[in-house]
Parts: sequence; C-alpha cells; structure tokens
Amino acid sequence: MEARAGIEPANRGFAVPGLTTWLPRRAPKPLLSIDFTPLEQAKTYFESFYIMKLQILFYLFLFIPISIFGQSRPNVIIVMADDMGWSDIGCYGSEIETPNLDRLASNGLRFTQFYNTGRCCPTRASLLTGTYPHQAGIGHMMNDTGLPGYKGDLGSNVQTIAEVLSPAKYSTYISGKWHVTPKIQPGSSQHNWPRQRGFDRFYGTIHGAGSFFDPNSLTRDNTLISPHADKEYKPEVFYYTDAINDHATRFINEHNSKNPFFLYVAHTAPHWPMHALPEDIKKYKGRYDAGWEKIRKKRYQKQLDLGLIDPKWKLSPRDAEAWNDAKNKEWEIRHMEVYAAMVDRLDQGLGRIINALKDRKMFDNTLIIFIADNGGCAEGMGRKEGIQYKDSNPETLKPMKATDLQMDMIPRRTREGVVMKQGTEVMTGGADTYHGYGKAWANVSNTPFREYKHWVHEGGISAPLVTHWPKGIAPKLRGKFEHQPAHLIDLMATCVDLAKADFPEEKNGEKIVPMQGVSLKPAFSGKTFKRPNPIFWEHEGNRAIRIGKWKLVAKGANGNWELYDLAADRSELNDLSEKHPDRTTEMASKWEAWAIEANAKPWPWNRNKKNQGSKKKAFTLNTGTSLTKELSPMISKKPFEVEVHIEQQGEGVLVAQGGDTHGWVFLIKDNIAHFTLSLGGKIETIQANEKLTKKDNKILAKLNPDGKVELFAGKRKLGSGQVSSLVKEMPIDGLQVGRDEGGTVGGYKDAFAFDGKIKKVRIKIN
Ligand SMILES: [Ca+2]
Ligand SMILES: [Ca+2]
Repeated sequence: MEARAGIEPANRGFAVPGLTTWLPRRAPKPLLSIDFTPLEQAKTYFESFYIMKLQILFYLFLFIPISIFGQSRPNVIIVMADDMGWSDIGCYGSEIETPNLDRLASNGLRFTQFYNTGRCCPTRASLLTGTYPHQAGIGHMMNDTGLPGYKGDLGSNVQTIAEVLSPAKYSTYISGKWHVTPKIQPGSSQHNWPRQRGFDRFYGTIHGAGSFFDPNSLTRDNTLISPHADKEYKPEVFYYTDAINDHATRFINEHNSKNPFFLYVAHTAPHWPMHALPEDIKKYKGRYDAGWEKIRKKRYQKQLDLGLIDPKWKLSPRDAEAWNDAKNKEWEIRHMEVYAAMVDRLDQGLGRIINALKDRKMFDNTLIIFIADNGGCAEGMGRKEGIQYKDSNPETLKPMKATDLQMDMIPRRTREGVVMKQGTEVMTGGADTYHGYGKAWANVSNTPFREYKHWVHEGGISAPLVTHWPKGIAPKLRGKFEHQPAHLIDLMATCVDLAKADFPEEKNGEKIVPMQGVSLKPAFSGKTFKRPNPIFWEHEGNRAIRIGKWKLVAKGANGNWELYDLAADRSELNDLSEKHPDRTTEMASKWEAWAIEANAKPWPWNRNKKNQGSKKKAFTLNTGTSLTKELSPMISKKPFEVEVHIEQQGEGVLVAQGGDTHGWVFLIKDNIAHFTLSLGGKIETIQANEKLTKKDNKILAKLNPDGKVELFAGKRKLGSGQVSSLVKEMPIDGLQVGRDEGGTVGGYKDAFAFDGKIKKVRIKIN
C-alpha cells in the first residue's frame, strides 16, 4: 500500500552504514569545474556584470555539445516477467491488479503482437544479444549438446546490450535473473556472468528458478551471497521479487553519472514455485472461486472492451478439464490466488522504480519497456496426489545457517529446517511449498490463444509489450495500441538506435553475429518499421515463421506445418495449409534455410539412430576427456561398468554422462563412492557403505542388467543396491572425465569438478 502512495523510503531495505553510501544521490555533479579566480578578482560592479555574462556564455558553450550527445539520449529500462501469459496484467485483460503497468500503458504505447522465444534461456539469450537464441549458442537450456546452436552457454560471438551500450557511455545495471550460463557453483568460471558480459552492477540469480524466500545462486556482482546474511540489504522479510525491485531502485538512486543508463530488471515472478507474501495472497482471496472457465471468458471480454483484440479472433476452446470436474477445487483456487499475488507484487515494486525516476527527474526521458519471457506454463510442478516430502528423512533436517549458500533450485528445507513439501494435500504459497499452477490456469493466462510455454503457437510466444517514454512517444499515441509484429531481437536494435551506439562487427578478432531485428523507434511516432526478414522460431523442435499476417507453425520435429492468417485468426483455429499449398511450401523452405543459417539446425531433437552414440564396447579415457553425444558410450538400456584409476584422492565427479533427464555419474563425496542415475528425471543413488582409504586407487561401479549396482575398491566390495531401471534413453549431453558439464545428473549444481587426480577411466558396455 505504501508503495502505491509513493511514501516508501528510497533506500528501502538497504543498510545505511556511512550515510552517503546508500542514500540516493540526487544532486548531479557539476559537469566541469573551471577556475575563474583571476577574473573574479575584478572589483567594479560593471566588470563583474560582464564576467557573469561571460561565465554564462562559457557554460552554455560547454554544455550544448554535451547535451546533444550526453543528455538527450534516454535511459532505457527493460522489465521482464517470467512465465507470465499474454493476458495476465490489467491492461491486457486481467483481473489481477497492476495499476502501475496500467498507468504506463495509458500514457504510453502497447504492442499487441510482440513475441518472445517460448522459454527462459533462449529468450534471455535473444533479448541480451539481439540475435536468435541459437546464434548465441542457447537454442535450448544450459546443456551442451556439442552442436553449435545448443552449447548452453552464451557465445563469445555475440554481444550483450550492456557490452554494446558501455562504449556509448551508458551505465549498465542488471537486477534479477541471468540464466545464460550453467556455471553456478562457487569457484566455477565467471566469464559469462553479468559483470564479465558488460554490466557495471549486478544483483540477482545466475540460475533460472528457485525459492522466492531463499533463491539459489544469489549473487551481488561476482560474489555468491546468502540473502539472510547480506550486510547491504536487510528487509524485514526477504522476498525475491521485492529484492529485485529494490536493487533496481537502488541502482537508479545511485546512478551518479551525467550519462544515461540501461537497466535490465529480470524478474522470476510468476514462474513456479507459487510463493507470495501473505498480505498479497489475502487480497485475492475468493477472486478465483468461479473457476477457470469463467475467469477466461471474463478476460476475453475485457480484451474486446479494451480494443486489444480483433473481434474476429475467437476465444480458443478450453484446454483443461471442466471446472465442475476439478477434483481439488480449493487447492486449485489457491494456486491462482498466489499467482495473482506474485504479479501484483511485481507491479508494486515497479511503482517504486517509477517513483525513483520521478524523484530524480528522469521519468520523462526514460524508455520503460515491460515484457514477459514466455507464455503461461502448463508444465506441472509438485502436483501429484497426496503429500510428497523433498527429503526422505525430514526429522534429521537442521536449520541452515544464515551464512550458508542456498544452491538448490528446490531447497530440501527452509532456513528454519522445515522440510519442503509438494502435492495436492499441501496448500501452496509458503516457503516450505513448491508448486506450479498447472495447465488449466495457464490456459487462462494465455487467453485467447492456444498452447503454452514450450510451444511456438501464439500462447507460447506472445507477450505484452508496454512502452512508456513521455519525451519519445508522440502524445497522440498515448494509451493506443501498436499492431505491427515485433520480437525480442528488436530490443537490441532499439537500444542501439536510441543510444546512438555502434554495433561492433568484430571483437577480439572474432566476428560478431549482427543484430537480427529492427529498431522499434519509428512506432513511437506512428510510423512503420521496415522489417526486411520474416520472424522465425525454433524451440524443442517446434517451428514457426511469420511473414506479414501469415504464420506457418509446426509442433515437434516431425509435426505437420499449419498455416494461419493471423489478421483473421490470431487464435490459430483455422489451418489453411491445404488451401494454400504454395504459400506453405514457400514459407517452409524459408524456415529451413534460416534454421541452417542461424544454427537452429542441426538440432538435438529426434536425431536419427546413427547419431545415438558410439558403438564401441570399451573405452579408455584420460583425465580431462570430454566426448560429444556421438562419441559417448551408447548406454541406453544397457548394463555397463566403470573403472576409475585414481592418482590422488579427492572429492567430486569422476566421470559423468548426460544431464538431469537421462544419465549417470560416478563420484566421491566425503570419501564415499556414489553411483547416481537419472532415470527420465528421477534421481536414484547407490552409495558405498564404507569410506575409501588412501590406498584405494582403483574403484569400480557396475550396473547389472537387472538394475543391481555394485561398488568395489579393488576386489573389496564397498556396497550395492537396486535402481529401478537401466538408463532409459541415450542422453543428449556428452561424457566428461573429472566433471559434469552442461546439464547435471544429480545432487549438485554445476560441474562438481574432482579436486584430486584421475589417471584413467575404463568403461565397458556389457
Ligand atoms: Ca520463463
Ligand atoms: Ca552433464
């Protein structure tokens, strides 16, 4: 409430040690200091009058050229929500209260056809670099498939907006989620962390999701921190959305350069888990009792009333069970109440950002952009019947020390030591719960479109785009809609245009992928922007291309192309591919050409059987070995054994193949050998009953045809146990000796590199 009234202190939550450090710095420093002393010694009034005039002229002379370059260029703020559907904010049809966004919309310009890529990592890669995600090496998530478009780590052949704007004398700040590198663990390479990729200041998480009360991989600049032992930021209750907004506000308050700034505010709300503050949840109590069908219809009607959608666009059919048939109604309602509270809280903090801009008289010349990274998410999380504990032995869980780093995406316990719970018998919202809101509410989020996050039908890739810039958007356009299609790739081009920056052709001798988008600036004065190329999508084999009003779209690597006239049918209900075979063929061939040029192909999906791994039955590998999938042992549904010759004992991964869906890892922790399998995402571990001794220089793990795992040191048996199956599919990730790169198999984040010495690894496929 206070935030709305704008009376919260500007340094909310921040420690105030030496006063000047954290208090907003509002008085700009003088541009130049000039010594006029000899002149000022002149005695008569007449003389000093002239001197004064001279001084004014002198200052004006100095100031004018600076103002042309330094003062007129706008600040740019990009605020991004995570896993939020097209209709989830008030000015796009929602009942969720977002007064700050609605005000920006009614004084700014709303785009009705703005697109993202359909998922977190690729969207961030595309936004940051102005390229398609595959060109930046992040066609998918953070796993390295050995393919150029799917390296899972931001490439050195692309530049971030911060890297491009810094030489143009912009200060560059980021508050929030990064998610374009898998290197998270303390001590791992930080070459792709924000500070190394152009940003002057960073507060946020390197990883993509986590608890809002205790997020994993929380970092300030280059240091991993615990939110509960942070000397700089001590709110009464730590809540990540607030922390992101408070740090964004802080960066604005502490910006003390004559130059403008670029600020990227990357929220994790309302991505799962459904975590919100009690006062915000309370506000939405009862608002969703009517169930998903009615809310969806209401949103559709509001979109019509707002003039956001064309009446020709039908509401797509409900894609969930009927509300009447819903089994756990109260539990489902609670999810949407919490989700709404998360979006509401994001908007409240945006109010503080706006107030800081106003306080510093920066509001008029700041372009604020609000978007979402993908559509509402139908991927379930924690939605099984009953109650499931994240730790099999909750009684033994101890509170975490305030200084402990939280490195788990799903913490096993809260800081207080309360075990994390999931399932239908657990009401969501608190720090000890971890749920997603499910497909039916995601269907509401994406009103009126079809599909969700992951798909490249309109529900997966459509985002609101609210733009606000009093000095830059023509008054006649305020509160209006812009219907030209636009995409994330355009944000770099827009920033370069507004900052009058140079986009580099090469850096450190490496060719930089050119910007793929167009500046959106012409839209701010009601002009069309000329887009020379179609807009393209590829995500997990789902494909699309848009040219004018036509969109060709397909599901999965083998799905048929569907053709839609989006001017008449944005909900994609009437497939015209059979009616327009020539257009379909032409657009499909354009997509194929783009896919190859932009590294979307070769892709890791549905690769033919020939590429399922090496047929070799025996492997001898040295320390440091890294094999692509094609060269890795073909272990799908196969028993095998791994023998590791150790030169010097240590802790970490001895050898790993695969990632968090399919794979295996042989590792040592606390001197105990562990063999872990990822069986379709289910982690199963067999560990030794006894510790290794210094003399144990040869250890062996054997996976038998029946799923029995045996562990040996030399001839001595260390332990055995049963896993539920062999590895189900050939993992996409390759194999490494001494670490687990890309997606990780289990129990640890990042590579968990072995800190001893490995001499040799032998793998035998049985
Ligand atoms: Ca997302
Ligand atoms: Ca891996």
